[in-house]
Amino acid sequence: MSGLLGSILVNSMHAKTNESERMNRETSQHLFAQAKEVIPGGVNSPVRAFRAVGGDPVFIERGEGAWLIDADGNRYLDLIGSWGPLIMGHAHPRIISAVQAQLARGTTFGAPTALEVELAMEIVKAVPSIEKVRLVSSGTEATMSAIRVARGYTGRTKIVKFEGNYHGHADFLLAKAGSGVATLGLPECAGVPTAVTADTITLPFNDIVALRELFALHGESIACVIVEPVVGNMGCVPPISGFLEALREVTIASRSVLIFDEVMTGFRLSYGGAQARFGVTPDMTTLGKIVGGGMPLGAYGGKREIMDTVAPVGPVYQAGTLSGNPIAVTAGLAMLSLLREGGEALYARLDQVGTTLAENFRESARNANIPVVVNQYGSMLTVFFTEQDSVTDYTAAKSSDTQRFAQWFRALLDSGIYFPPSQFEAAFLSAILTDAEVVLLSETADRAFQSLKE
Ligand code: HOZ
Repeated sequence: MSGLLGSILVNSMHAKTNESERMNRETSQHLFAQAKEVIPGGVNSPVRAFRAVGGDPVFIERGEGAWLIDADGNRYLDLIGSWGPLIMGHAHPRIISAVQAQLARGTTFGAPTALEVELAMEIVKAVPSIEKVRLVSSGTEATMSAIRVARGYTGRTKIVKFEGNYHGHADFLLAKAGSGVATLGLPECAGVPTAVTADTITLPFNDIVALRELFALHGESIACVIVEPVVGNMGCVPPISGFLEALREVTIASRSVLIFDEVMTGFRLSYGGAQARFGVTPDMTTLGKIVGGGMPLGAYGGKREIMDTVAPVGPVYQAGTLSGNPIAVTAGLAMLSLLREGGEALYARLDQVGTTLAENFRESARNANIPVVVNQYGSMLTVFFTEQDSVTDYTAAKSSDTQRFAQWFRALLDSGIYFPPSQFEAAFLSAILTDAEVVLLSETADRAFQSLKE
């Protein structure tokens, strides 16, 4: 083992979870049985049900920094971070006290507040493509609204998305979608009329040739292209060199709107998101997760002339009772101020932890003779259990041995590591992970790889 692994002793506070003692999860099991009676599948979002990895989901009682504590008192080092928002860990004292102070003033007004203006100004300052922004309540709302705006602005109907990318659960975006659709292996989503997806064109991610061919033939009828600039929803799959640039080039040439879905990558890959990091500026951007500081908040924004088609200025209607909710906006503002204070050092630390973990996972898998491809970009990471040389698209991601992933996942969970319960979701690292926790995680993952040999 190299780097951090060789030099740091594991903090005794965490040693308990590092033992392979069997965890008692009776309370979680009981809660899950009750939940299944009254909630479909016992969960409010499908991947949480652990269907792809077997066993019952863990019911969470509370979070403390990088740790989760379940209903039976078991502790887990959290590599999900609520699927992305918790880049500063659970229950950060600054976010909690800001929210508590705002709660005492009221939870919702359905009228404008100074807080919304402050958050909008901060987003405009941070994200290169955004000159005007509208706040909504989720990433799904952000993407469906952005596409409506792109269609209204261009007067065109066709949209392009990429296989294995996931942009929330709006009907017309569920074609060849990643995330839970991939996890459950659903060929299509029941309840979505064929007519609704008829104008959604899907292309393989990272296929520059297919992209150019499509735009050469149909560019003039395409309203927009929506893309996760670094995909998190088929596992972590970064763009190959030149892909984002090609997207920019063909959309400019055909006057189509380029939308970066930065719900996962916004404020994560850099303060200005993936677009600041790659130096490719789209026309519109969707945000969620981190921008809400752990509360339900999304946003979509872009060029002034595009955003001025939104009502009440323009004819594209979009509204929401809880849009710009003061509690969510307060949490978002507190989160962004923490990230600004952390500055370059915080993002460098996230990159360093991500790189270290990816290298350690590769080495452990090699030592155990288990073929894997570890994809990592900044603080997003996925271990694909595949014999492929690389994973750059959905076809390669789907070549993974999901049974083996499930075994590895369960070995980690039973040793106190909470990894995404699906081969087709990225792990999200937080900036508060200590060196000792990185060692603990690497050593536990090493044992999990070894256990797959038996
Ligand atoms: N679709 C989310 C991640 N890609 C998972 C949401 C959840 O289960 O909370």
